[in-house]
Amino acid sequence: MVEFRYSNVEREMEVYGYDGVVKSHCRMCHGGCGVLVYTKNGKAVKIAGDPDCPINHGTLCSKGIASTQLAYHPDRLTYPLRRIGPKGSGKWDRISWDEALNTIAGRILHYKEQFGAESIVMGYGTGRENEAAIYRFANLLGTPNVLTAGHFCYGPRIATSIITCGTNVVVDYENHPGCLMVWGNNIVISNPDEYKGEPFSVSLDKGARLIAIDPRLTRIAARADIWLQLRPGTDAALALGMLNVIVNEELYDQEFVRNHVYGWEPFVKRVNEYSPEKVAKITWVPKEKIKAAARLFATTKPAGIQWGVAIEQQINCADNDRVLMALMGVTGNIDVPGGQMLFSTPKIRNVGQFGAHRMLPHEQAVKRLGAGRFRLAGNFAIINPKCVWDAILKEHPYPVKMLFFISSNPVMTRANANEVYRALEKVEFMVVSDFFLTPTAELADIVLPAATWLEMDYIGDYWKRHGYILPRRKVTQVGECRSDHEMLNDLAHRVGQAEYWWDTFEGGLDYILEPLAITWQDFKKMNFIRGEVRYSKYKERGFSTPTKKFELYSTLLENWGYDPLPRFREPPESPESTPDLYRDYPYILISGRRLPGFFHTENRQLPWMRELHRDPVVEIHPETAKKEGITGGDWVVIESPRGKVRQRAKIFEGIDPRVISAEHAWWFPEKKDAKHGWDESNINILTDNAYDACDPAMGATSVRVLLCKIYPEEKKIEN
Ligand SMILES: Nc1nc2c(c(=O)[nH]1)N[C@H]1C(S)=C(S)[C@@H](COP(=O)(O)OP(=O)(O)OC[C@H]3O[C@@H](n4cnc5c(=O)[nH]c(N)nc54)[C@H](O)[C@@H]3O)O[C@H]1N2
Ligand SMILES: Nc1nc2c(c(=O)[nH]1)N[C@H]1C(S)=C(S)[C@@H](COP(=O)(O)OP(=O)(O)OC[C@H]3O[C@@H](n4cnc5c(=O)[nH]c(N)nc54)[C@H](O)[C@@H]3O)O[C@H]1N2
Ligand code: SF4
Ligand SMILES: [Mo]
Repeated sequence: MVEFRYSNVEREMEVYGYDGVVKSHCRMCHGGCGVLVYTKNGKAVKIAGDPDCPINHGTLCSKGIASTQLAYHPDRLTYPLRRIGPKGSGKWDRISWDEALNTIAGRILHYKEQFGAESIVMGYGTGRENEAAIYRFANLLGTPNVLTAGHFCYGPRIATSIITCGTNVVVDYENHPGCLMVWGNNIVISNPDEYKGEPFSVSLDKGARLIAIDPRLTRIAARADIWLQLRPGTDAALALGMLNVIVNEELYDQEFVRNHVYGWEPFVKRVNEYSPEKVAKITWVPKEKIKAAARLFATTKPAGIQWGVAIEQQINCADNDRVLMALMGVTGNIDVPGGQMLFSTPKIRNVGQFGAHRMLPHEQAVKRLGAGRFRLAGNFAIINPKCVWDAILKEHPYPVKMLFFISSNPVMTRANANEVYRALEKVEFMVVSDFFLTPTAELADIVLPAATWLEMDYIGDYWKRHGYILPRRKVTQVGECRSDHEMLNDLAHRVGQAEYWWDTFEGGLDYILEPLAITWQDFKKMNFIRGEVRYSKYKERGFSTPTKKFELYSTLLENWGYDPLPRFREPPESPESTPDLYRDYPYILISGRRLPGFFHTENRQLPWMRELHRDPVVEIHPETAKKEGITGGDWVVIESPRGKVRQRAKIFEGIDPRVISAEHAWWFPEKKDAKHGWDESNINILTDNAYDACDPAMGATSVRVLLCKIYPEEKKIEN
């Protein structure tokens, strides 16, 4: 039975007059935190942390608390809409679910018949939770094209972990690492993927040594024993430089290297190309600091690397991930308590099995957009977004006729936003499922009202690899909103997939849990299920790679025609690679630091969250501000060869004078016309998506490292 150990529950209910409380599982970000949802008259009225939850131990972030403002927001979509004016006209009619789903099903069957299923691209966003149902639908339909953020977010960490050691590596905070190296990540704000800030902070309180690798002085960097303020985009060089020290000072784990790694000799040769002196020049980090960090990391056991998305949104994406894995491996921190764990998930039908990847016919799989160009991505069913925009705009290599976005806002979140907008304007038919009419939804033909996490039954953290699953229990119903999985379950019946789906999605939940011999109704009564925890599993059966070893030298990358060893490439736009451009655009722009309260484009409508952060903010060093005539608080123009946008300047000493840091995902839902100011402060108008600027294996777009200029807004008006 579900228990409430939290002694205040009864008192809270009595004092505040709540009439119920439901234990559930928040998903205002990538999810994870156990919550107690208090109700009054069938409405969720207050969210509190669940002290019994092993993920967050009762803590919550501001977004979780604000979930009630999302669920009952007056602008929420509560029934399906059909556009009646031209795209972007903002003219919509209410329609029924039957009409919406029948229209969508009719178009799907039409395009499949006329142009092949590959002409239909499904898309989902960073929520990641609906991926199992979306892949199931897409694979059974026969389209290999599912567009996600996977090319430059977490997909690369998963793909490179799998090719290097068979599964994803996750820091084992429960056993308190002795040293934490935080690399391009801000976990205390972002709580991403498998990780929450709370266990990380507890490990620090327990005395973990801390190394921060970040071009900005974050709260984590400020608390670190060593902060390496590197030039953006030079992570691979820095990590190879640290490995150079570890190898040459023999600080590596001799037993692990001797018995469990593949490719040590060529790896050492590669590492020797990156002396600390050379790396110091590339990265702007003094060589003594590189050595000190390498020594601290290699000699403090156990140690973990808390890695972030910043290392992936670069041309060196896959190599950055691989070289950090090499650091974990050669220091003997793989699959040890307090190190870098290869956790086992509970024995359920996993996302891959549920996603029915095996049902996609081979002749359709080979049509996956961009798979021939970005082969690491292609092998993990991930596509580069420009391949989709080209298929719409140039009909190359074949036409894409229909887009179906479920929880994504690509106009704001994908590189080269102007091109994205043009593609979405041109595509013949588009469906968007969302909570609000976003700038992307405004270009759709049909918009479906999605349910928030408070309005659904689901298996929380199903897709993660930290080894837990937790029940998310439906608390409330808002209008006609439906969860993505219920919606797809219904739509599937209308496109000939009935035999693979269920009467309601509860059947799908039972199907996922079936190998454990329990049903959703059983699971609903539990707190969580955890997979078996065992360490050093590789000692019995090797790693799940072609050589059964930890592959420093990747045999799969070699087969696919890539360098099997990690290396550093200069960013496509930088003072070094494009000196002429650098004269006109004299600053390195990084974009997308996470903000408390917002989740990418989300939550700008929620009063509690918008109060925390009213306007888009760009950080610049005081010297830069002086040079450019900028005062703190000014609206300034940031410009790249692709375009310009406006944000407000914040003077910040914790950034190098040659670097500026802008926020991403800004639109203005308070502007009620159909544009919602999507192009005013959207930093992705400045970012580039050219194929040769992307990571060659993963197709990651470089939204973290580009060149720009910055100047006060008045200057723009004078011009
Ligand atoms: N320049 C720059 N660009 C970036 C980044 C950066 O750092 N810099 N970061 C990138 C990264 S890492 C990522 S992951 C992407 C994210 O890109 P996206 O996933 O496209 O993120 P959002 O734009 O916030 O889109 C999520 C949308 O789904 C809706 N939504 C939320 N939950 C649900 C749900 O359960 N069902 C449905 N149907 N809708 C839902 C929200 O209202 C919102 O409109 O952005 C990327 N873009
Ligand atoms: N509140 C909130 N939480 C979120 C999100 C959100 O939008 N809001 N988004 C979610 C998503 S989808 C993701 S992917 C995660 C990402 O979460 P994190 O990985 O924590 O990502 P960021 O905060 O974008 O970037 C982390 C740090 O990288 C630094 N950085 C920038 N460029 C470089 C570089 O070239 N090298 C190095 N080493 N560091 C660099 C930045 O200064 C920043 O401090 O957060 C998730 N959580
Ligand atoms: S960290 Fe994520 S899961 Fe936890 S309360 Fe915040 S939004 Fe919810
Ligand atoms: Mo992400």
